[in-house]
Amino acid sequence: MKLVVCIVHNRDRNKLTEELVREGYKFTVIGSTGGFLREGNTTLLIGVEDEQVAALKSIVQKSCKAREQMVNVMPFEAAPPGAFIPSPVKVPVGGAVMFLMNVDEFVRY
Ligand code: 2BA
Ligand code: 2BA
Repeated sequence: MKLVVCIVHNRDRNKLTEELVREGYKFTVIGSTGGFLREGNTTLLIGVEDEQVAALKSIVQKSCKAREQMVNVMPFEAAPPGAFIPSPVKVPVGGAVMFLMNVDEFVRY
């Protein structure tokens, strides 16, 4: 069994969770915040059997589209007076980030 930690853009959350429900996956949804952009994103915990992993990856890939976003690397209010304010940079965001871990034990009480 694998525990998949999947971080997705909030805009892709509904599409992905609806598809997972339709396909019969069990999962937990956690509201989270990206450390870099400091915007809300969504973390899904999905416990799956090993043979379901490939199908799960393809659902996530289809549901989550990468996009580009302009960001100010240094928050304006954090810059000291007179400091050089860098112009916004484009970063790729979205798609999905997945961590797959082996599960030693799954227990239900
Ligand atoms: P349980 O299986 O006892 O799950 C309780 C909660 O534990 C779930 O809430 C979910 O947040 C988490 N959970 C369970 N299995 C998980 C897994 N493999 N990976 C990650 N998180 C997991 P809900 O999703 O709201 O589900 C509430 C109850 O509805 C479930 O109780 C189960 O009896 C039923 N259920 C959930 N998904 C189902 C599905 N795809 N098909 C049939 N019944 C489902
Ligand atoms: P954020 O931390 O808000 O990052 C959003 C996007 O900004 C990232 O997209 C990446 O393109 C860029 N980025 C992040 N940190 C950067 C840095 N130190 N320097 C330059 N660019 C940076 P993704 O890589 O697709 O990540 C989307 C979200 O997934 C992240 O949101 C974070 O919440 C999570 N994530 C990504 N990698 C992670 C990791 N290794 N561990 C834990 N969470 C991760």
